[in-house]
Amino acid sequence: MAQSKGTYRFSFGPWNIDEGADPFGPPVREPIAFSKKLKEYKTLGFDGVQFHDDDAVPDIDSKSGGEILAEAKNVKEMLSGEGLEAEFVAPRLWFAPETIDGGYTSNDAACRQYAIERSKACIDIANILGTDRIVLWLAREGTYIRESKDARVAVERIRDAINAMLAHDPKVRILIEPKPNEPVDSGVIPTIGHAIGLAYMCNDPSRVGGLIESAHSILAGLDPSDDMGYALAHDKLWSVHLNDQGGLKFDQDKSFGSYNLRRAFNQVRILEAYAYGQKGEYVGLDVKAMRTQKLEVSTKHLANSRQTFLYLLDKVTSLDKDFEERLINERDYEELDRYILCHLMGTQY
Ligand code: 3MF
Ligand code: MG
Repeated sequence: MAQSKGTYRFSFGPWNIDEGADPFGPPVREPIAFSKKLKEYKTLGFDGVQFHDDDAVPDIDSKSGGEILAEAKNVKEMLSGEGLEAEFVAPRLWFAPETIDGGYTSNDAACRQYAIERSKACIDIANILGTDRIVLWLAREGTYIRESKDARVAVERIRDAINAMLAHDPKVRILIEPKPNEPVDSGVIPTIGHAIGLAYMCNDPSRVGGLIESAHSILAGLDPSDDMGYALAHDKLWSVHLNDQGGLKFDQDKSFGSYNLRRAFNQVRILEAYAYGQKGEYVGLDVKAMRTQKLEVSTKHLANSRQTFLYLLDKVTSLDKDFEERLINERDYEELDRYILCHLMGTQY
């Protein structure tokens, strides 16, 4: 059954409003304070906030357990004050010196321990913010040269780290966000297939699932909607990061649908077909403003991406399903292709 537009809830992370720095140039926009960013959410049509642990508690490594919890409580109050919810918290295991060679897969035992302790602190923050979802983007869990890590041991170390997190809190759920490369050359968990295989290796597979980011699938040479279907078949599509990507280049985090509207349409189509969101899943965005945007208009990519999702939802629900089925039954995929294109372009079919 078609979901109404109002049933989808959207989220983004504070990093999606940024100062426009890139590897080749400095910031070009004034920073916006976290409290001011929070005020933007509802105006832009969003209900959920995606967090890194240190978005909630800046300079987390220099703070005591008590200080971390007190700051998290303060953030929870700020959220409640704005009528917002925390969607998830993700341990940022790619900034600190301890994570230069990765977190859970670092070749240094003390660094691996750091990563696990930080992940436990992240779970404690999530509990205070009122979410049971921890996202693991395994940024540096990989290699620059193949010989530097044992590929089997690396997987087992990530499994062990997830098991430690599952044991730390009996309610916590882990959402693995796969990405094939960047910042490392070769990630240990490059696709959703790897992520779900890893979930089944853990002590409680029912609490380990996935988050699919469109751009990450594309960087792996895969189709995001097919990846979503794969995760849905396992009941493990627990979040998405919708965005777009122009082929095999750096991770662009373009606005949803910006490069390939049909690919975006198919993502909305599969989410709608399987009532995504009905178990509380958010439609997350992970989009970046163009560096060329001026400060006053540097949140348009968020509102636009959400609007594109809703326009595409109209396209999904207004498809003539009987006609589509007839063409499928007749195996006339040329005609189906034409029908979909005409429907997307809004031209007379
Ligand atoms: C990198 C990402 C990350 C994750 C974020 C939450 C900074 O390509 O997509 O964004 O989404 O860390 O897990
Ligand atoms: Mg992401």
